[in-house]
Amino acid sequence: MKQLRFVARQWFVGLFALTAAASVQAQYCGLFFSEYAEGSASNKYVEIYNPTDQGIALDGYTAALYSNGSVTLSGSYALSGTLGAGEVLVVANTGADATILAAADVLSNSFANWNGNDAVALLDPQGNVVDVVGEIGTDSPWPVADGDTQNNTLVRAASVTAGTADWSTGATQWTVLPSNDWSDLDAHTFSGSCGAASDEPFTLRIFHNNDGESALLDVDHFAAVLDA
Ligand SMILES: [Ca+2]
Ligand SMILES: [Ca+2]
Ligand SMILES: [Ca+2]
Repeated sequence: MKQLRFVARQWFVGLFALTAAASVQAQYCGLFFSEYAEGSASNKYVEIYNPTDQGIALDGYTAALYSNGSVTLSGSYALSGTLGAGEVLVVANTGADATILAAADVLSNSFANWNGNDAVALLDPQGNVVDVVGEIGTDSPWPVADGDTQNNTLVRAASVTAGTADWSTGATQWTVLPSNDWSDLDAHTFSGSCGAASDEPFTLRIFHNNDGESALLDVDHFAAVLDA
């Protein structure tokens, strides 16, 4: 038991060292919308960008549309495959301009069917909002910089390293290009510093089942439990 206790103690020392290291690294990096186009006719697309230095599996992620203030899905597309490091995935409407179609990786008229007052979201495999353009549950073109989400193309700031479910933050992160301006299509200028996808935040929970409850145990407590 003493050997086990020693191993546990060393494991915890290593874990705390890892936690301390993580706290001084660059901020969280993850998938986000790098561009959103709400042009004329069916000229609708988004880019999804991977800012990390490793591929990210898209299986389970959903490109989601919440139209006209709806709080439930109006349209969606189930993403799949792997998005390479520093690459963008372009999701467009089938009726978009040939320039957009030439750059598109995925076509979905269920999803790419907004006209400025519809929230466009990226959901993770657990259904959490990873990123959003607009505010789910409200019906309005949303102001962004010197424009809004209607009849414009929005390009994400180069410094953004991850999406946000909070539109009050997200709304401040875009540059507005005119309607049908696709000059930044299929590429993203990124100035952040991201490591691997494993930099994502994590929660440590040690389960202590003696009393049916969970608790975060410190080194000495954990050793004591092992000895018990
Ligand atoms: Ca609409
Ligand atoms: Ca439009
Ligand atoms: Ca772009």
